[in-house]
Amino acid sequence: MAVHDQDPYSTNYVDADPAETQEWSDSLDAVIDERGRERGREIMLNLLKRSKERHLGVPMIPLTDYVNTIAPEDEPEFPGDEQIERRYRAWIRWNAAMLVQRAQREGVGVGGHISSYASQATLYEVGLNHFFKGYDHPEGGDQVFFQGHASPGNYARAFLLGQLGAEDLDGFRQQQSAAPHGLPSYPHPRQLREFWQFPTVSMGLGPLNAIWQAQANKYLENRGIKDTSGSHVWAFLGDGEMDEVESRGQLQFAANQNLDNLTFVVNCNLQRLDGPVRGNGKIVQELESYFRGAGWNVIKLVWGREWDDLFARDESGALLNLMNVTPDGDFQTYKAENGGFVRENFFGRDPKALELVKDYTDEQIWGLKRGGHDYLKVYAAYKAAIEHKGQPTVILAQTIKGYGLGPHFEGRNATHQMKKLTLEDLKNFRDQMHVPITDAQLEENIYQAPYYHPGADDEAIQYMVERRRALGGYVPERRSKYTQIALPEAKTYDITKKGSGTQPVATTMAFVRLLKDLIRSKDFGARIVPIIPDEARTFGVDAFFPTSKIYNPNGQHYLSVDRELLLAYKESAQGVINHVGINEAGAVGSFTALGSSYSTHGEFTVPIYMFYSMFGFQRTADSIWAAADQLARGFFIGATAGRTTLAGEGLQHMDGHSHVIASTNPAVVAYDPAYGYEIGHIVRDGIERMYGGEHPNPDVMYYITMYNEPIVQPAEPEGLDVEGLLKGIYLLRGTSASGPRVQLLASGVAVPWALEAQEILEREWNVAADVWSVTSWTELRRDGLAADEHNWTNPEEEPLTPFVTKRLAESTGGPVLGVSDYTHTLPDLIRQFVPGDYATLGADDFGISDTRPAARRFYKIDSHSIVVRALQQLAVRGEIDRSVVAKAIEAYDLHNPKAGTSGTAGGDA
Ligand SMILES: Cc1ncc(C[n+]2csc(CCOP(=O)(O)OP(=O)(O)O)c2C)c(N)n1
Ligand SMILES: [Mg+2]
Repeated sequence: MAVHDQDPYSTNYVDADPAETQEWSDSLDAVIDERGRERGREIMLNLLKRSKERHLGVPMIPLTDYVNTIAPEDEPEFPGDEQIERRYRAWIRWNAAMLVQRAQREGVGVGGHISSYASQATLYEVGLNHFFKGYDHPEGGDQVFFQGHASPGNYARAFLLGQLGAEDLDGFRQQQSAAPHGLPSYPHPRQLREFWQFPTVSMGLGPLNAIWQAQANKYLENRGIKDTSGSHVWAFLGDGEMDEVESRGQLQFAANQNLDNLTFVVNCNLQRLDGPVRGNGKIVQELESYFRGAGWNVIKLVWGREWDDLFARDESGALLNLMNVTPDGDFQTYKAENGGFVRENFFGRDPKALELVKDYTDEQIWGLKRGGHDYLKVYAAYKAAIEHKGQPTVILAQTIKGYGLGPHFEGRNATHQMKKLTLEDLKNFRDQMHVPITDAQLEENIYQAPYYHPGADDEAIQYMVERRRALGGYVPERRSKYTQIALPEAKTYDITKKGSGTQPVATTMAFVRLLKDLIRSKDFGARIVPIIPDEARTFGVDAFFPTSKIYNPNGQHYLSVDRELLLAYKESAQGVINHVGINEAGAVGSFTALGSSYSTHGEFTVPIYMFYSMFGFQRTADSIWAAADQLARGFFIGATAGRTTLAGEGLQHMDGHSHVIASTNPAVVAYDPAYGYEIGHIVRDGIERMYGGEHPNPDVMYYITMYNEPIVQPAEPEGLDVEGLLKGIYLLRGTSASGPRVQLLASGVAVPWALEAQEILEREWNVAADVWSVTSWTELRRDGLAADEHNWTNPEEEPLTPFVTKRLAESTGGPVLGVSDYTHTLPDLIRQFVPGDYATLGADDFGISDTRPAARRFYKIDSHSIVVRALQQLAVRGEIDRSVVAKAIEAYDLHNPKAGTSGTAGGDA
């Protein structure tokens, strides 16, 4: 690919009248010279507007030359002491590399990354010395998303500041074995709770979550929950990382929301893990056009100050042209060679360019730096970014991967994964970093090369500490104190206790009614934020549109088509509902930012993210994992749940396994309730646990599945076993019948079929069945595993009994049968804790499009399948004759989906 193909102004460009063109060009120059750049820009914008009105088809400018956006003459004065700042930057860089080096010592060998931080150091340092605000800043703290695998740099800085000690650095990647000094590999707030704020190392989630963090900041402000106007969100990203769809997918959204409180800094070191990001092209140019097209303010930071003079003398444009046409692969190679090579292979390609450096030594040519390593240029870019209004800003900073680590590392394709410095590398690096460590110290054992700290009284350390003090404290730092608000009163949940009389109501609707009352509750209600990816009508949440309104920072500037209707679509800057569009990834981003506002801003919100259950855990489990790492709290509502309940939708929609995926996330507490009153207790328990201030582990996210099948909601039974309901199982309807006995365990929408099976068993086969509502298979499993571990590790203590074992021991006995609208895996999760014979039914395989009764019969999970399976269990035990089972199969025409009767028609999808 010819690099310039990206520029529509330069391809096949033929000028019909060069002299006239020159006159226009001269006029523009004159305006700029006399009236300034601003005026020049105004005229150009006006001309572009006019050209559009006259339909000239002039494309938007997607691309500028391969030079810095900010001209040297427009650079602000650098307010710091560059010499001092560079001095301790070198120490941080040394310690960061030694932390990884020492982690390779014998018997440890746990890995780590050296080269990424080496390329990032200046980008971080300028921010940490002059921009990033800590929690105690009078304007409030910033939120900084650090690049995950550059974490050794953050740890090394914390060491100089006294936040961490040398034992901590030596505990890198040995969280348990070096406890209490172990440090996690990457930014994990859950595992280093007072340090990291944002988990970023799953590439693509950092940029996405940073956008939603900025959105959440504006939301909190618009809603009057917290003044966040002084908080800025910074995200440090790799150029390779920008290939992730999650990195790019929300860019336009950020621009549409005018997120000028957000700055992306893309570290364009031109390399990713395996090799060049765009060997044949130019990643900075590509990202420039992409971001600009999405509506961002773009600042390119390509060259260091050493180039300024060359560009100033480049009257012919020869150097500029070389910059524009040289592909990244060559720029990478230059930095793996030497000054002479650059002279010959870069400047040498054009005699006029070569002429520019004729008086330069090879060393001087080698010393021509890249923008991302230059304090003055970085400072200018950051300042311009935070002062820019109305748009988010991206800074595209060109750097070198492995910068300063010597010829074995700099620009090498393998540099990303190189974790060890040789003795020679160490000596070179020590010299470059001016660290007072002797050859002998290095020679003793290269894996014990010492850290360097000059002592807290050192002038540079004092400067460094003072900079952080002036900016409001450490970054990163995480706090978790927040303003307490009284929880909703008990009566708020009353609506769920009454049942629905004779009216059939789906559990989704029962929940939405509860949500309405929760939002109305005093003080607390204002903290509840429904998040919806374009399914409000499906779930009945459109009922909230006129009162709660949809959040849009720009308000509503059009006449709504349904303004006369009761449920009119209302957008407002003070809107409560976070309607994210068809955008599950964004919805989790919003959930994460809002669910952790208790920590980032000291003010909690309660995100309630309602999604089409198939598109929740299946689609965005990695993001939900990151939300857990970030200790987000809130509710996931998997609506339209079940493999057979969402009538007719078929394969992509029918969720038969979200609970199984949810069970893999340790921070997710999942429930599959059958009735509204169960939901009432679960939601109340969740709110108390997360925001009540008393639970030892409040950092959880509740996942509750809801169905769209209308059923009569029973009133809450007298003497309900609330403890059992919350722990995962309670006896819903026992039996007083005589005859052989079975225990039916059912969850969610399967509970009504299990009750039907109970009746059939008694009426047609004289079998007595107890029916249990299993509200959470996954919590029962966790409880069982905990008891198990306690028992085998404490052999001499009284053994604990798992909750489900205990409850079932209170039953009338007989074989146990588990069923749900999910795969066998779900009821199988408790197998080892169920006393006696246990069989399960499940909707395995892909979802199909059909009616509910037919689908349930097809998977053999319906009431008649339960009956037959229970009879068969009794037959195996010799309690009834096997011929009875065969008779039942025939009587129910078991293999015929058309013979199914479990389930009603109706319900939205
Ligand atoms: C989703 C995901 N895929 C893969 C990785 C593994 N990985 C870690 S760093 C890296 C390369 C990063 O390159 P770049 O984004 O350019 O960052 P640099 O180190 O060059 O600054 C990869 C592939 C990951 N962390 N996350
Ligand atoms: Mg890179």
